[in-house]
Order: sequence, then C-alpha cells, then structure tokens
Amino acid sequence: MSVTLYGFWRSLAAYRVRSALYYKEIPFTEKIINLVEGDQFSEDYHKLNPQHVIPLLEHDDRKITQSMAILEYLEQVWPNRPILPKDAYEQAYLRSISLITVADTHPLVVPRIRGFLNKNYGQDEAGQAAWAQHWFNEGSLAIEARLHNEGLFGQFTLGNEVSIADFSLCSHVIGARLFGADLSHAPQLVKIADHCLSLDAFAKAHPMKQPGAPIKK
Ligand SMILES: N[C@@H](CCC(=O)N[C@@H](CS)C(=O)NCC(=O)O)C(=O)O
Repeated sequence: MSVTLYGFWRSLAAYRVRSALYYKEIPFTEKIINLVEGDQFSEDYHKLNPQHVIPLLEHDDRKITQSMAILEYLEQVWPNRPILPKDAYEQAYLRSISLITVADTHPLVVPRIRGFLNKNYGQDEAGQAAWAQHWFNEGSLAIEARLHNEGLFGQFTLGNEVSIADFSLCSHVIGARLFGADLSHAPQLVKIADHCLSLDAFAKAHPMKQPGAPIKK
C-alpha cells in the first residue's frame, strides 16, 4: 500500500490533508509541487490533476483531489481514529462549517487569484495582503458566529473529539496568521485551532515546519 500527498509547505489545503494523515497515523510520503516556481502547470502534474492545484492524494493507483473529498476518503478507507460522527445532523454541521473556509474563504486568497489581482488590477503585495485579510476576516466572523449559534463546540469544533472540521478550522487560523489578518473578533475559533495545534498531528503538519518553508528568525 502506498500513499503519496502532492503538497507544498504554504498550501492550506495540503495542510488539511497532511494533518489528517498524521492524525489517522497513515504512513505517507509527500511530493513537493512548488507553487512559486509553477510546478502545478508542469506537463507531468497536468496529467495527474488538470486543475493545476494541490493537494492531490495518490493511494496505490487511485488519485483523489479536493481536500474535503480526500478527508472523507481517508475516513472511509482508514476508519481508525474516526473524524466523522454517526449522527446525520452533526455530520452536516461539520461539513458546512468546514466549507465556510474551504469553499468560501480560502479559494479567494490562493496564488492564482492574487496573481490575477496583480496582473489585471495592479495590486502589489500590500494590496494582495489587504485583500486576503479582508476575506479571512469575513470567514473568521462567519465561523465564530456558527460556533456560537450551534453551541456544539468543546475543546474542538464538535465537543471534545477531533473531527473533520478541525483540520479546516485550523488551516483557516494558520492562513489568517500567515497573511497577518486580525483574529481578535474570533476568540473561540482561535481557541479551538490552538488546542488542535497542541496535538502532535496538527503541529508537525504546520506549513512553517515543512521543507522549503522560510526559517523563522
Ligand atoms: N479547493 C481546493 C483548493 C485547491 C487550491 O486552490 N490549492 C492551492 C494551494 S492551497 C493551489 O494549488 N493553488 C495553485 C494556484 O493558485 O496556482 C482544496 O480544498 O483542495
């Protein structure tokens, strides 16, 4: 059995998958697709994922894209250390709170969007950062409100067990911090992410701990 994650240190979507692989104790190797150098557009990678994005998970001869689909696949194939509860409502809640960042926040700040803003609207790094901070703020506010409205959180998104949403919420907070977004209006979200990051699986998957990440001074 072989499991390969195609990822990159800075990728928040790859973080979601990498942390879940560690959490579920699934042995894997990671192949680096350097998004800065444009490896996502190489001929070889095009054959694997014509969308030119990471992550991609290769499990023997199967290829799976999209971090949420990969997490669901991991749960079904490796049910040890479960990340989805049995209850239908709880499952829907976890997927929906995950998608606030996976579908409605993160896609707005990825390299191709920032590159487009630069090329077509003349936005320099500061302009791109302000854009990213805005969308992270919107996402943080929405997640924080959902957490309080449902009142299902404990140390994690759902009570005191790690679930599928924790990988996404943690990636959101990591991204907000990388882009210098203000998280002061989302204290519960931050508390959950920091609790996740106190666990080995979440901590060792952190972007700043991956090969190629800038050394922190
Ligand atoms: N919705 C996808 C996100 C895919 C995505 O946009 N990944 C980024 C890295 S986090 C990427 O590969 N970007 C390449 C680019 O924008 O050129 C998922 O959750 O897997």
